[in-house]
Amino acid sequence: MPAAYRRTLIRQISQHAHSEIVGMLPEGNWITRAPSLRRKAALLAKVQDEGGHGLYLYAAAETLGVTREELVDQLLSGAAKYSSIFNYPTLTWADIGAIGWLVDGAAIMNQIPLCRTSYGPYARAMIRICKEESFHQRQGYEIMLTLCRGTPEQKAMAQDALNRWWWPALMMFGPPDSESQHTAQSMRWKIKRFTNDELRQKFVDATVPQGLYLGLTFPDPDLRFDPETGHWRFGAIDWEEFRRVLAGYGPCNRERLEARRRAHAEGAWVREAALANAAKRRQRAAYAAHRIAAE
Ligand code: FAQ
Repeated sequence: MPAAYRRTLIRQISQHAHSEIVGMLPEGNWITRAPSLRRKAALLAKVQDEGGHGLYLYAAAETLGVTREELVDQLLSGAAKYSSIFNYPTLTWADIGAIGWLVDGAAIMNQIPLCRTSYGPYARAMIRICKEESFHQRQGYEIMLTLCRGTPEQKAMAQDALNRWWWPALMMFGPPDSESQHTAQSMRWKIKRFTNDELRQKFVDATVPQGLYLGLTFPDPDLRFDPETGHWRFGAIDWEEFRRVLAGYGPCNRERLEARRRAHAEGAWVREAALANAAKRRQRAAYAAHRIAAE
């Protein structure tokens, strides 16, 4: 395997894994405050799914010769990137609907093509992940639908969440093609099968009709349907904001890393106990094998 292909995969898969793990934090913030038992159970299951996705992806990255410890260190030291979207706060319950609808919706748009990416272990992990993400997207949209059919206050909450999450969701697809360092090479290697701008446009085309069905307004005065091309045209994205978030100055960057560092430190005893248990099992198995051989 060419060294640069391996490096690119480790970079992309590990950033993807970190995104899933850090992505548990904004929604985890609402588990204790979900408005009903049904909503709480669904949210708990969703956040747990995201943790599982992180683990499949770390395992896929490990097949390329990097260790889990190295990857976790890169995240905790702040050296590794994770998706910009998870540096925004979840202020109201409607944000949980907006994350499912928009963030999982954007994630699926980006990840469906990855089910056929050129590196098998990554592609196979993506198949299961996409099935779960599509369920997440529906639970988010259903929260939005319930709020939009509720009281005027609930509908206003849904509108406010759309206003805050729309532009950051468009930034999830990465810089415009003209500024994307890696797209051309990753397309040649068939790691990426569509460019950042192509996927962003597909997402806008799929999502705008869903928002209009909810009776919501997109926070973009330039958004209009172009009948000639069949696409929804959208206004300029604030790439300065994107660069600020990537540089560590988003609304929650510091809080997210602190939460991950704290969780890692507080989980040390779990890792120690798991290792001790594995050692005990190995010892017992060796003893049993020895006894059978002696009989
Ligand atoms: N945030 O040259 P490109 C999810 C970086 S999973 C932060 O275009 P590339 C599930 C990029 O890494 C969401 N950094 O790069 C969920 C590169 O930096 P580097 C994550 C970004 O790789 C839902 C530099 O900018 N999904 O949401 C971002 O060809 C709900 C130049 O960019 C994936 O990771 C960004 N938005 O294309 C979980 C999918 N965009 O490494 C919980 C897999 C770009 O040179 C709750 N990844 N950068 O230092 C990909 O498809 C690609 O890596 C892209 C970027 C499209 C993200």
